[in-house]
Amino acid sequence: MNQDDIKNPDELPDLGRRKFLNTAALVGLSGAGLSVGLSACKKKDEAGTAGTAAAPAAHGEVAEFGKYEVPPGQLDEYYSFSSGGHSGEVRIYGIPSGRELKRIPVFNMDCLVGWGVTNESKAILGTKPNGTPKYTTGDTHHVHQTYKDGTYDGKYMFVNDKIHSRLARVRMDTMECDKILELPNVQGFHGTFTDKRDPVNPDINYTTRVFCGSEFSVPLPNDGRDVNDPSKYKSLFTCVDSESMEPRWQVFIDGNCDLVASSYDGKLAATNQYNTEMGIHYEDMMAAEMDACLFFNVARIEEAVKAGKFTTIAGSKVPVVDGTKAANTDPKTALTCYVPIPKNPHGVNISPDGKYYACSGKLSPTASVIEHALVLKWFDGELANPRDAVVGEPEIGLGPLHTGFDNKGNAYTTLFLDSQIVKWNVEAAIKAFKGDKNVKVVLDRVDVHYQPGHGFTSMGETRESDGKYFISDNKFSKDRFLPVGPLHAETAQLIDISGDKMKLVADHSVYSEPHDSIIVRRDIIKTRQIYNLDDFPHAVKDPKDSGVFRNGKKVTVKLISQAPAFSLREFTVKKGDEVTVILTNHDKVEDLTHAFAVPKYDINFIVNPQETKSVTFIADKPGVYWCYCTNFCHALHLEMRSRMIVEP
Ligand code: RUQ
Ligand code: CUA
Ligand code: CA
Repeated sequence: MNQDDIKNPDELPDLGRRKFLNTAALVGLSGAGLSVGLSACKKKDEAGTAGTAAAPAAHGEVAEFGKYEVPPGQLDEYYSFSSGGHSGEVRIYGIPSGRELKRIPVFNMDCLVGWGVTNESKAILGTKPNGTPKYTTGDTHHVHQTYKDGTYDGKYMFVNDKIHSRLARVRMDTMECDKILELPNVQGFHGTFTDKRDPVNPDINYTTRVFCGSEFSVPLPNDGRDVNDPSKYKSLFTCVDSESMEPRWQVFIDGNCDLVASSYDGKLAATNQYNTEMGIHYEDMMAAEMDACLFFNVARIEEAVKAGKFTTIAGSKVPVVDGTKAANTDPKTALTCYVPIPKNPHGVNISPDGKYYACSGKLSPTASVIEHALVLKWFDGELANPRDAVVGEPEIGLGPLHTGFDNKGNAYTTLFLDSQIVKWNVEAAIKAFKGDKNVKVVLDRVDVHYQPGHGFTSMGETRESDGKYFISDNKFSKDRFLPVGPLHAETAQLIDISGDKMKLVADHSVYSEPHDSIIVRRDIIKTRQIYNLDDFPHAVKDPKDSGVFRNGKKVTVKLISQAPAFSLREFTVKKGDEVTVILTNHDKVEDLTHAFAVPKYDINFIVNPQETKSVTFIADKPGVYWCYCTNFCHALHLEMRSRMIVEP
């Protein structure tokens, strides 16, 4: 494509902004001592476009915009489940409309739902001795769902918290978090992926494990000793049981994990790593030309654990095996395989046919294609050098990060520094690597706005990848939306990938940060609209069971909500009582949610149809407190109150 192909003149002023961001990003990096890595990056444009580092052209077709609209009253084709970065939550969008459908509180406090307020949510979050949640901050990075037969089964979704190294599980039927595990012995839990089947038992063709890579190495034990001794710093990779949410095993490794991937045959888990140097100072982390994509032989690790060949770390019972490079030089017994990849690589994604992993170079302008079968061959002792598992390494652009795949053998990689998505063909990359000079590897480029992190295709992380849409979750959006102050709306840009050329279809604004998402066909997701009273052991099943029940200083207030009233018009407790309010919503009508707020006591939570929730607080302020319904439910919503009297 050349300049004449740019049909929309509004795109032209864009060039200056792209250039600015590029230059600024490059200056920032080279200022950090990275010029060595980047000067090796020649920008080559195999697609034959005019783009050069000095004067980048705007790339991309102009779409017929009406085609992607979802008219009022109609439903989207896909869900997109998205981690919300350091908001600590998960979001759900409709695709292609980009409508935000729901926010699921996970690691954050949520005022609307009462997450972090109710006893039930606190039990999931974990509490301090004083009853408040143990942590109130979170940093969600990656979302993945459970699989059956290589595609989503609609059962669970998992999301990580990098700050406190927690893994959360969300039930897909209610779209609520039901379990959280804090991983032992690690910091900076970054990449996560569900497994797709068992490596040994053919009957287990569904998810039973969640793999978790940690990014930061810390001295173990981490109690203030050895802070200046790099040899005492350890990194660990963790496997969690997806049903019990207990850790199964951990592996000592070299390097800092970024993303995690799992193979379709269940045999391997993978993580791309930077800082295989194991530096604890910034400059040391970029010293080596090669880092690695690290593969775990799941069956061998589990055999070793079974055979008792493991250690434990003080304060944790989780079996730990040794996956460091030095301990795994004999392929026949190795638990891990380090495939060398340039340089501080970022992202690892498996192709839907299960054959290849794409691992991007980040500080190298390349994506490395690693063949799954060849990694297995290395473990069988039939491949001399792990690097020989790399079968392609095309130069695709500056700052390559994450890759999505379509159903036609093409890969779509985000280029952080170039602010582009590049479409390249995997088989062509393999041919070019073998020396074929005539093959066209890079097929297309499209500008995104700006600095994309994750990019992903519709159903692209399953066997059912359908090649319809790609979303670019961008880190910067300057100039794309109405200004809203220093914190900008971010962009998740929708790209139609069904044709030869990519078409930018929509800028969806996203509340910071659109980190990573998956696009799931809507027929896979089956939700419940109404709870069952029996789901809650402490439900107030009969309105007649309402009342105030005293046991010394502990008082239980049981009530129900049924539009437009609470079963107790008032209730009385005494100053100093520990009050537990149990509220069951008896409404059975879909969408008829009530809520319960207590002024000055900092309480507010919702109850969905047929749901029960509870809160506990000390009645330390005498007086009258109008407890009221905060969720607009009825013409008499304002009248829906109960008077709490706290006697002095
Ligand atoms: S992986 S933005 Cu660290 Cu989410 Cu790349
Ligand atoms: Cu019930 Cu408002
Ligand atoms: Ca490095």
